[in-house]
Amino acid sequence: MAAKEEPVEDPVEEPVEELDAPAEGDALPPEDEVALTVLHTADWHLGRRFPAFDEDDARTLSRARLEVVERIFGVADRRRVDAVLCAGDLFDEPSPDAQFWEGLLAILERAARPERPIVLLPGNHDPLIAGSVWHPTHPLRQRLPEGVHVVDRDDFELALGEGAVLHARPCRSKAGQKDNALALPAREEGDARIRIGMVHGQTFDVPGCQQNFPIAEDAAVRRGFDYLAIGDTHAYRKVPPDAEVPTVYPSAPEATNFGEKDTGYVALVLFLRHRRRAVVRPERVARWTWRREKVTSLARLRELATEDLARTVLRLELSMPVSPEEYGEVEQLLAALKGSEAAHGRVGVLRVERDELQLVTEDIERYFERLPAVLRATVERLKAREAEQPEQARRALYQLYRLTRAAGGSGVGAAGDSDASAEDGA
Ligand SMILES: [Mn+2]
Repeated sequence: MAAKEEPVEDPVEEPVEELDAPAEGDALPPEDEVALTVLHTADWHLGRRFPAFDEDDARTLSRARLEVVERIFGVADRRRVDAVLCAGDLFDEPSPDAQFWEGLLAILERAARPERPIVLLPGNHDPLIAGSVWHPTHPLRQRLPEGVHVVDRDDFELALGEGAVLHARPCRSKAGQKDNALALPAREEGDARIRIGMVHGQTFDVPGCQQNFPIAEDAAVRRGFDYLAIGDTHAYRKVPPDAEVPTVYPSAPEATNFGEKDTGYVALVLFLRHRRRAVVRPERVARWTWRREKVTSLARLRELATEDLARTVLRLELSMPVSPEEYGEVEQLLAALKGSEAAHGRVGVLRVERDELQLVTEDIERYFERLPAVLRATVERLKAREAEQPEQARRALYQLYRLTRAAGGSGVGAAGDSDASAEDGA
């Protein structure tokens, strides 16, 4: 799904429903009851750029996408899964920069085992087209280690041990109207194997979206699958929640934008020996929590500055009127949150929006009473300009206020300014 920046009402992360969770906490069914375990992931969006952020932060967020893939294979090892299914949009575009596919290759070289297949599916962001990273002629393809499979045929089929089979079908363009799930083969009579399907597209319950690569809600049942692994939507969900056969979006393992809910998971899928229906468990892999916070008081900003935000990507919207003194404190708090050349900030990644931070300039003249006439005239001009360019005019007024205070030039409002120079700089 296109990750457009959309306004979001509720920045609070909602807990993911523990689907089919066993009664006892985190415990999974005993290993001897499990016939097959699969790790299902999607929507890595490797190579995604974050131009709305500062350069360093943008780099941190791009790197985070490869780092989480490393952790995903850590889960695969720990849970001793039999296969890793990656359901599309693994790259943000069909022809990413070499550093991104080389980064993935390095991870796959460490993770690949011939006996544990890793299956990579082209999605609508990274379709299987000539020149793309998934095309058989691409250098990534030539260098993939044994055990890593790319779904590069419409009739892709892979046996997962003796008792299970995977059928998958790639996206071959950025947009399409074909239902790739219904295009998968149906269960043949007498075939008692566990059958898993994998496609990338949109189920019909995605609200407000024009269907791109639609997936019929009952496709898994109609084609005789026991599990349908899908990708596209960045939220963890099972569609529909009470489906006879689980059809699951495992979510983007790291969010790609503010406002995406229930991101940061992979799906662990267990097929039990004595139960037809697969058990599906979300497992958290994300490092980052994306959060939007609108601050309307200085007290709230002070509070925020005490929180542990080291793993938060914070979009901080300042929306409040502040006096010149308070404006100074806001600057200090922002510096502590954001960090500097010398020190890390309290927030992992911070984006500040201060359009609605208003310096109250009504009686700002009183701070400049003792200034020479030429500077007082500057103040007047800036105040006059406030109507057209409020943000710039107010910042300039604040800078002037700060300079005169630091220079001890103001007789008013300097109380508590202990570090002000004694020199008469005005
Ligand atoms: Mn997609």
